[in-house]
Amino acid sequence: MGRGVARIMKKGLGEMGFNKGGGTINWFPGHMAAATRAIRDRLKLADLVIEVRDARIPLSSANQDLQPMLTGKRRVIALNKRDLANPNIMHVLGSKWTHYFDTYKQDCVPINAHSKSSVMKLLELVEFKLKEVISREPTLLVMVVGVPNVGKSALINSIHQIASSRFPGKMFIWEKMKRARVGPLPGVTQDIAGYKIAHQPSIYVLDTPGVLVPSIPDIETGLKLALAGSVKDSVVGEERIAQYLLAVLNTRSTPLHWKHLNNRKMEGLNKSDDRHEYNLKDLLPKRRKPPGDSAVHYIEDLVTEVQCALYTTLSEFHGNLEDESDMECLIEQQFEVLQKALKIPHKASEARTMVSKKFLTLFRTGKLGPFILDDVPGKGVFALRCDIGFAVHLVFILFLKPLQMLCLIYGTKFAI
Ligand SMILES: Nc1nc2c(ncn2[C@@H]2O[C@H](COP(=O)(O)OP(=O)(O)OP(=O)(O)O)[C@@H](O)[C@H]2O)c(=O)[nH]1
Ligand SMILES: [Mg+2]
Repeated sequence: MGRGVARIMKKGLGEMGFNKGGGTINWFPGHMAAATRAIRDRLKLADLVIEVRDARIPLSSANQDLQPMLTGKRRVIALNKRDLANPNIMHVLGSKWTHYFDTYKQDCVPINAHSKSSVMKLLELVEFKLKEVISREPTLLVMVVGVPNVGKSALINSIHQIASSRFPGKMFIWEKMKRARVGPLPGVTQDIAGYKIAHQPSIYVLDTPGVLVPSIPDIETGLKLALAGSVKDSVVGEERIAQYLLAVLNTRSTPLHWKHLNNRKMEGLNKSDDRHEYNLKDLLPKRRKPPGDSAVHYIEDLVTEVQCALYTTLSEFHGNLEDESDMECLIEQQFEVLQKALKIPHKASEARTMVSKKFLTLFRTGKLGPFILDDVPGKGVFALRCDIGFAVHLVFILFLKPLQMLCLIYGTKFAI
C-alpha cells in the first residue's frame, strides 16, 4: 500500500470530499427507539443470544449500544453472509477474523443462513453452551439480535426447519409451522416474534427487528453499513454509496486484479473473426438452450464489462491516488464508463442513480467477488505474527530443507 493511500485510509474514505455534500443523514428511524427498548427488556430473560453480524463488516455491524448487555450474557456471534465475505481474510492464518474473536474468548461462527450445514454448526455450539441449563430448566429462550438486514429472520427460518426435522410431529401439533418474513431491504421485521424449536425442554427462538445505534460514530461505519444493506439506500443516497464503493475498490487496487478478464476480452475481440481453435463442445449436437440461460450469460457479460471498464480506468490513471481531487476525478471517469458498461442510455435523466443502483446490486450479490470491508484491529500484531511464521517457513523451504536433502544424499546426519 502506497504512503498516500495509507494516508487516505487513515483519514477514512468516508471523510472524502464526495461524502461531504448530500445533506445530513438520519441513521435512526423513529421505530428503532421503541424496538431497542423492547429488545433490552427481553434480553434480561434470554438464556442465550445469537448476535448476527454481517461477515463483510464484522465490527461495523455490531450494535455498540447493545454490547454491554450482550457481553454479560451467553452469546454466540454468527458472522452471516460468509458466502459474500472474502474467505482469505476470514480464515487465513494471521489475519482471520475468527482468530480475532478467539483472542477475546468470544464464540463466533461464520455462517450462511441459507445453508443447512453451516446453521447446524452454529446450533451445535448453541446446544453446547446451553448444556448446563438444558438439564435444569423446563423452558429456554434464545434471542437473535443484530442490525437490520444481516439475515436474522433467514437464520430463524433455517433453525426452525432443522428443528422440525429433528422433532417431527412433536413440536408442531399445537404450533403450525410459521415462517419469519425475509426480504432484501432493511426493516422487514417490525415486531419481536417467537418460534418453538425444541420440546422438553421447550426452547424458543425470538426474532427481533434490526436496530442501529441512534448516532453512528463516524461516517465510514455508516457507509459500510449502507453498502452492506443495513441502512435504506434512500437515507444515504445511492450515488454516495456507489462513490464510496469505487473509492474502496481503487484504494485496494481491486480492479487491477481483473486484468486477466480484460486480456481475455481483448483476445476475444482479436479472434472473433479468425477462430480456428477446436472445442469439444462444438462437436455436440446443437440443442436449444434451457430457459434462463441467456439471462445468466447476460449478467455474466455485464459483470465482465464492468470489471474491464474499472480495470482500464484504474490502469490508465496517471493521477495520484493519495490526492483527494485526483481520486474524485477517477471516480467521475468511472461513473461514465460504468454507464456504458451497464448499458444505461446516455440521456436518461436519472442515469447516475441508475448506474449507482445497478453497480451496488452487483456488489451486494457478490458478483464483483467476495469482500471484507473492515480491517482486523491490531492488524499489525496479527500481521507480524503471520510474517514471522512466514519467514521461518521460507528459511526452512529455501535453506534448511535443501541442506537436509544434501546431508541425506551425502550420508551426514542432520536433524531439524
Ligand atoms: N448471500 C446471502 N444472503 C443472505 C444470507 N442470509 C440472509 N440473506 C439475505 O439477506 C436479506 C436479509 O435477510 P433477512 O433475514 O430478512 O434479514 P434481517 O436481519 O431479518 O433483516 P431485518 O428484519 O430488516 O432486520 C435477504 O435477502 C436474505 O435472503 C446469507 O447467508 N447469504
Ligand atoms: Mg428480519
